[in-house]
Amino acid sequence: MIKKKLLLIQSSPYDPQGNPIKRKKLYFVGLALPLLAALTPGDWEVEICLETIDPVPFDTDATLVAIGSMGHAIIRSRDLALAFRKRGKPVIMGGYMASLMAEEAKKYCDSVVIGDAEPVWEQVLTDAAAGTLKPFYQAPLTTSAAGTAYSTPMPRFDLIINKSIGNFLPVQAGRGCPNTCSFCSVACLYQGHYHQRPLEEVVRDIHQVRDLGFRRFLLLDDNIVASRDYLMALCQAITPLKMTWFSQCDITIGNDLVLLKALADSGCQVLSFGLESISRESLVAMEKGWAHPDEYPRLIRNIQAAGIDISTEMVLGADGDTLESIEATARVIDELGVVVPRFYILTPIPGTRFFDQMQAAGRIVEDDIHSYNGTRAVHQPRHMTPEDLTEAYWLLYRQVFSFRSILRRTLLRPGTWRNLPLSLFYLVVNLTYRNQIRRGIPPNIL
Ligand code: B12
Ligand code: SF4
Repeated sequence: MIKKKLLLIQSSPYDPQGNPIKRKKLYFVGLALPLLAALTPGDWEVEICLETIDPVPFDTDATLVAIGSMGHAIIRSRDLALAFRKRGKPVIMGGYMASLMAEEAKKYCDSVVIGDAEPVWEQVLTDAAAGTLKPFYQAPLTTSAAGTAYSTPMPRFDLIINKSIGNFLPVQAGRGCPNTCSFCSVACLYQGHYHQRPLEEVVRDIHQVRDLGFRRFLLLDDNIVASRDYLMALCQAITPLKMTWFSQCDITIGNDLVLLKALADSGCQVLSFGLESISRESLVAMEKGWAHPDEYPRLIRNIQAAGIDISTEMVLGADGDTLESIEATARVIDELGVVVPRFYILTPIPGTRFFDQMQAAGRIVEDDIHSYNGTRAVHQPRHMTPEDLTEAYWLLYRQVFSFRSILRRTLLRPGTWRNLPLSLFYLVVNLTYRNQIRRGIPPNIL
């Protein structure tokens, strides 16, 4: 029997000069491709290309080329898709951006998987082998009511662990988020639902990570606090493994001292929070009104007191933001002791409610949706011009990544001595980001 071959590609976004970003090492690897590989029947050979660190094998003998589409890397995915099709290869695209603008993505490839691949992947491969790919594949992740469990096989990490990656692997306990912030791609795809995997399956995957020689993992759920009991049970299961891990969730976890202690005891070192804005008016405008910026300092102090460091994601340019509030954000980040802060310009991603709102109000100023990369204003903000917003964004990044602020947030913060190697790691990450910012590359890929 002739073995069929699948080539899976995670594209790398373009840098300001128009070249795909290349790195010697990719610290963060996603789970999608190792999972797609695991879902692929054994009569297929599978190759994974992480373009940031691997050359793209344009002369592949693959039966099917499958390309991911995270954020603005979709522009590169589109170009790769065209390049492979020119060589006569059938191409399928999937991932967040292809799912949110499937009709657009389809123009560049043979077929698009919309949303989760698990329910359709086997059919995709059968059709690809028979030369009968359909234009779109889409099926719900779970067949019963929202919020129910779904299963996934053990990811094929064997296909990536010999690449130049960081010292941790990704694990996922659930998909989606119970919140519905208007700008969020997750809210758009999962419509306010949160789906969990059976606890024992997640623990199985964490064991696999440890058995492969990794002592750390990234729990890459969007909001691990979405189900408190589940998280508590997960912490209890992780604690005996003596591993360290990091994740992301909503800031209200800072109210729950018991849960925070369980997280810290189980090895949780860093939590990332989408604080979004220091303006309450902006949070309400983004339909994230359950978050209160005046509570951030107290909540963050609680989290830090539990021994967990804070990383943040914020967006600039919502309707309550002014040039003054953006400037004040640098001070807040400094005072809160955020070890790794990241910013994006609020961007109307097609498919989201925020996109619909901006379009209906005639406030979209850039029509090329492929160019939306979160570093350039593409909508008309309420209190400034798009150009002012873009300038304020880069200025904020330069301020937050000044040597003084970096030192204050990494080596000079309380808690540095608790784990000096980790603090030095934060320092290195910040210096790398600083270097990227100076070259006009936002620090979102590492
Ligand atoms: C880990 C991660 C990263 C890592 C690693 C990225 C990488 N290259 O793999 C880092 C930190 C580097 C990163 C960077 C960025 N990320 Co990111 N990232 C994630 C995160 C947290 C997990 C991704 C993951 O592995 N999920 C688990 C897998 C199993 O789920 P999945 O990716 O959805 O995959 C399923 C389906 O979507 C589908 N699928 C996915 N890919 C493909 C490909 C094919 C061919 C097919 C058929 C199907 C398919 O099948 C999978 C199984 O069902 C997600 C949020 C999340 N929880 O998913 C954000 C997320 C995907 N990232 C996002 C963004 C915006 C970015 C950035 C663009 C940020 C920025 N503004 O610069 C950069 C771009 C980097 C790049 N393209 O290289 C957005 C995407 C939004 C959008 N509309 O596209 C998300 C959803 C975060 C968010 N809440 O907005 N990211
Ligand atoms: S809390 Fe975060 S992941 Fe959940 S909908 Fe809001 S922005 Fe998206």
